[in-house]
Amino acid sequence: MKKNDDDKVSLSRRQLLGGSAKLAALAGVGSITGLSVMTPKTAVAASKSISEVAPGDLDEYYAFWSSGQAGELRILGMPSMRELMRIPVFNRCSASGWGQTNESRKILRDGLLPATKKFLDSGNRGGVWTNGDLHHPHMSFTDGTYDGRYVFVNDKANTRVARIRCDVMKCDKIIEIPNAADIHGLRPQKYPRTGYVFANGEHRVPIPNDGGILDEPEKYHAIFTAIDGDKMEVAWQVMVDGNLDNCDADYQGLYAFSTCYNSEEATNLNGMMKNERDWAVVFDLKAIEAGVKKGDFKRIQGVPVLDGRKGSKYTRYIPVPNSPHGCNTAPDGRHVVFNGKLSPTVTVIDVRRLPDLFKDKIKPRDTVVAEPQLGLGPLHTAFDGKGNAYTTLFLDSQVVSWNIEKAIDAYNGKKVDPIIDKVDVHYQPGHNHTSMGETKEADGKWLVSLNKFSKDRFINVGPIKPENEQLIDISGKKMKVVHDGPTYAEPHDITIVRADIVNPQSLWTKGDRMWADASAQAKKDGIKLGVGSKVIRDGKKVRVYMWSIAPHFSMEKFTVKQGDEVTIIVSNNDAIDDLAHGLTMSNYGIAMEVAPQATSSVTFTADRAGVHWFYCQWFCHALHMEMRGRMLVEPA
Ligand code: CUK
Ligand code: CUA
Repeated sequence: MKKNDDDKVSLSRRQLLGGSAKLAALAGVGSITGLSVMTPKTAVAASKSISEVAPGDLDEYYAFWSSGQAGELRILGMPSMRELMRIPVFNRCSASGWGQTNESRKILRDGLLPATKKFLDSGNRGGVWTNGDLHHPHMSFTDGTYDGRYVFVNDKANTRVARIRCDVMKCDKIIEIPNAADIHGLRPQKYPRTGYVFANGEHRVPIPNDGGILDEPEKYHAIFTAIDGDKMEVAWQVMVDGNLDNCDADYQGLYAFSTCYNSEEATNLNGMMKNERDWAVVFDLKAIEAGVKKGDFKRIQGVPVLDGRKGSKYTRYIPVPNSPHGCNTAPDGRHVVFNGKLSPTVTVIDVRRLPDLFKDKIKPRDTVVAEPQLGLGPLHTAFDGKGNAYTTLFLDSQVVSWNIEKAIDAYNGKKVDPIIDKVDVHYQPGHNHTSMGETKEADGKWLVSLNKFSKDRFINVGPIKPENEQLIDISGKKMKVVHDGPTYAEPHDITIVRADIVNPQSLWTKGDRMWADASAQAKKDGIKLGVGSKVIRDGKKVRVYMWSIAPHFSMEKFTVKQGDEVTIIVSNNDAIDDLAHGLTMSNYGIAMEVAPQATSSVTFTADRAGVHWFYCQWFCHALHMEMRGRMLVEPA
């Protein structure tokens, strides 16, 4: 059980509904400390299906799921594959009011560049972006493994990077990346900690991209960005040749890697496929930091940009077969896999050869230790922590498992086949991910294949069909598909984290920084949030403070004048697990969530006269329907 800041013991519903309920009731809520609390057993390999998590049982892993063009982050439980939560990030969410509440709009707006703000303020664009393309969710690291602090995500559509706080599972920062175009690959620094969040600008554009240069592609650039994940500010950028697709970081805190599928720097498909080989770029983090210190950069749009094009001391370019895609560092801390896409191979390098590469003692290709041929369309690779790798084959609709050491032996001329097993997946896999697989604690239990097409695997729902994320048991020698999991557009990537690492709060903490602006305004208005219930008129601005306790709002009605700018601030005083309220202002397009102990606010113009009921839209009580009040708008 948890103590909230009123020092009252708050019991979770689960505990109350579970075995200890009667005892808790008998003992009185305040004095149950010392009673054994029912802990539901986690799912273990059971007799029926090893992936089955029985009703009421809890999953062993949190999986953070991207949603591509849907713009949100999703949490699934694994191995059940049950969808547990959706966290709005780049999208507009009708349920939570994300994109409309003052708190979310501040997050969506504050980190934008001045020119973007100006653009969004013009032409009825509403001041914030309401779409995004979220491909890559990755948790923050400490010492090579997940630390449960944050999940970082990219937005390819509007060139942003966002951070989700894992204590409350809400997005708290979004920044637009200057100079770059369309952030795609994203990975956090693994060691010593995050630290940096590395982000690839995929498309080449002029810098600045203000119309001065148009159809002169030779003057376009691609930009690699390191963001300070604590401050959510750009630390530095490196200009590169070619483009940037996916990226990853090493386990030593020395290097980062990106794949490039357009070394031709072309602007159309034929041009981009011309070269037999593209490359992977290696970034020397220590050299770059020294360069920043020495002032070896141009400051463009407020951030230091170093020149990492060919011949630079900050980068090296390793030739790999045409159009590589995924970029994955292995939990052995040594190997990095660049996935071939158009080539049936993956290229494996050994990070221990990189110091010599940067000293020019060896050639770029000398860092390659294996290049196994795996099948058609290798896109991404995951690892089991036991020396084996799992690569998706987009064109073959298969996942192939292979042994890294054997691939190295084969590259050295030994007659061994590194391939262990192939399994059909349905259909056309993109990313795949193993449990804890991108950390030094990779446990080799589960693999999820994120398949782009489901075709005939589910009953037909029309021309748009779900994706199919298949759960694969990799604990044995043979891979076994044990579950089909349909998901909506379009998960690219996931992060699978052991449940004990993630420990969200069940209640918000009063005074959380999420609603710092509302707190500051309340203070000026002489109101204590959650206590005061009052209408403050300030010229044409009206602030309505109220609180809620199931099943009522502290205000039955309030009156404003047509044309007033109204701000409604609601504090949820309930301190019980899962007891959320909301406020919907009917026929005004206003709705927001107010989670337990949280404050939410929304501002709108009351330009529609008449009686408008506001109501709680989060089912909270037997008298939930009665939880409502009136806004009376006097005609001007
Ligand atoms: S990318 Cu989508 S399948 Cu954006 Cu990570 Cu490879
Ligand atoms: Cu409060 Cu429904």
